[in-house]
Amino acid sequence: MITKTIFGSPMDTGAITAEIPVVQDILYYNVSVQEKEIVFTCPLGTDDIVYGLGETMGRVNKRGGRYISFNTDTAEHEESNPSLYASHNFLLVDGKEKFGVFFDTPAKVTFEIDYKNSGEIRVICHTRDLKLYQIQENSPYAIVRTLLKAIGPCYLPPLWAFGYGQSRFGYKTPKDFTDVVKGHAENRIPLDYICMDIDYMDGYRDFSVNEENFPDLKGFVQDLKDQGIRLVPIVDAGVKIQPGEAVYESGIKGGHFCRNKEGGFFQAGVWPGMTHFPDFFDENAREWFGNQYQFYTNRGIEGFWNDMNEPAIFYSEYTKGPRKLGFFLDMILGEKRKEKKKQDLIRDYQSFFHNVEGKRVRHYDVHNLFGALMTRASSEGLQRLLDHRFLLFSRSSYIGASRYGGIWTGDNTSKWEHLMLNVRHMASVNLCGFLFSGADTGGFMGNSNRELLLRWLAFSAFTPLMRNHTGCFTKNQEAYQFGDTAAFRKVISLRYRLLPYIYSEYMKAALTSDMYIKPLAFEYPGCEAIEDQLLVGGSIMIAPFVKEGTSRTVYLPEDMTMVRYDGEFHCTPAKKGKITLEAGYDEVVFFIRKGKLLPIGPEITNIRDYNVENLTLLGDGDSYALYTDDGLTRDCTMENVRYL
Ligand code: MIG
Repeated sequence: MITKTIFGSPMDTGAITAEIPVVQDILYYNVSVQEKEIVFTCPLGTDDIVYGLGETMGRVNKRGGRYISFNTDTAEHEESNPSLYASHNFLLVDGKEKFGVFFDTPAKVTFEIDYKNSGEIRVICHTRDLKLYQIQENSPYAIVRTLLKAIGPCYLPPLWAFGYGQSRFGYKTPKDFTDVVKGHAENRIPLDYICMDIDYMDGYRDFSVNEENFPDLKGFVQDLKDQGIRLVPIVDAGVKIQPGEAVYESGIKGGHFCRNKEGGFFQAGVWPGMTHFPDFFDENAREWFGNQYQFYTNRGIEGFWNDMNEPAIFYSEYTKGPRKLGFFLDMILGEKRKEKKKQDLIRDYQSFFHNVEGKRVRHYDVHNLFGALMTRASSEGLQRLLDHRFLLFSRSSYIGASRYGGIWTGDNTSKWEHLMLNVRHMASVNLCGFLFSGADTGGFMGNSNRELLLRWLAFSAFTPLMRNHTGCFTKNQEAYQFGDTAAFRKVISLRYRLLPYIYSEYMKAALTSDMYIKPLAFEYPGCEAIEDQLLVGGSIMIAPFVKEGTSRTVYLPEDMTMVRYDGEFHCTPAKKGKITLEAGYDEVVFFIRKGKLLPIGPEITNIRDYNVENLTLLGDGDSYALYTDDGLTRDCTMENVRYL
């Protein structure tokens, strides 16, 4: 059961689409309404588990931490970062009492969860306007399902979006892209798409292309498509201020940008230099922005990633930006930079305004919704522009954005701890509704290495978004750069052999408001302390290697089938209990749950060759509910399920 309680006069964040009964009683939490905030406290039993908060640092069990929902561009994040790129204000307590609460406000929220052994949850909503959703069911899994139902139908990507993607900040010319295609093809490593980072643009301008490098982008897109490869360009939040240029002029004419204190359009410096931020809170601006994607769809493009939408600001018309980017800023701003005050993001966020249904609203007060509304704008635009599904994932998000697109978890680092962070994130974001998600496989900051990338790929093989991405000054990270291409081919091939299952499980979950990845304890109570094993769909348990080495402990909560993939599948029964698992870097081991089946497809290197005609079934179950469709049209219903 889910109920809603309203404090003050909150704006509609669009997070929840279902009709929810309104109640006055707040169960479990004590409420204290103060001058500028509302504080919720809730005592915790010593053994209570607290799930939630989606994309945050820390463990899956959030106890012991302090987290702040305030969307922030946090490259090189580490344990001490209270905020990442997203705000997922949902907490679920699993103790004697089991309940979930979603604190629905676009304002900043601080969560202290048994912080410094306080023995309580303390949630400070830095606003007096808020919707509180309370959920009571008899298990954590049931609570999440009630939340996901209330959010509404999840985003449905096309089949090719589940293929392997390669990306790098720094690919610039057609040759950079065709080299990637060649590198994979020559080594028979599967590939389905390549992301275009900001260097494809003309002067880092959205909805533009560097004509010198790409005199015929449409032709180039088609050439690659003929080889089974799609190009997926990045789109940043800010629109460059460039008088005479069509996107800019139409934005100005329509009044589609955020305003500053004086009533003009707010100016923020990001990659293209000075930009205006589209006012994604304004329906007309959203429509205008969404329509701009026509620039790409006209050129045959069907996939996008939205970046910088916290929004990230390097400097503004009021502040001069951080010292770190000094050289870059000096170059763009020159003398003007000297006149300004030191960067203060809070001050910047307080300096611009949105039009929310005719009311002027300070950005700072609704900050956490900006990225989600950018995703909404582009998703709705693409719905109009294309007559089929598209790939879309965003850096910033808020609960509910999962109806419009997927997410990736931003600028992680090439280190083992961040592979583990990826594992934890997948559990936590799924329980906030973000099924289509993944991290920068191999790591964004710093240099990856063979062992780390192989293990990371072995984990990403199970996440819906499987994209290798790295930053601009790092060592090459493509799967063919580490000599040992056979090992990489093997691990990435596993993904393609699992695709009938991965696609089927994702679509069933998305269509029935279910989770795709779950913490182990959601099906096996008692396993709450195990965070380095996950359930993927209904049939699989994974125990990824998240540390260097070829041996790890795995706990089997019941008898299972152990599957070792070394280019072929080897199944052996494995008994309930603790086992020591040995696996070389070129092998992937996972488990099929008791009474379940896993359909396996043929070895392919591209979605073009995908077929479900001759599936092999592994495991000891009786039947499997296979979801299949054409992979592209919007004709997706549970009627597409058939039993194997
Ligand atoms: O300021 O477009 O998270 O994936 O490669 C950095 C360049 C901007 C941040 C994204 C990252 C992307 C990078 N972007």
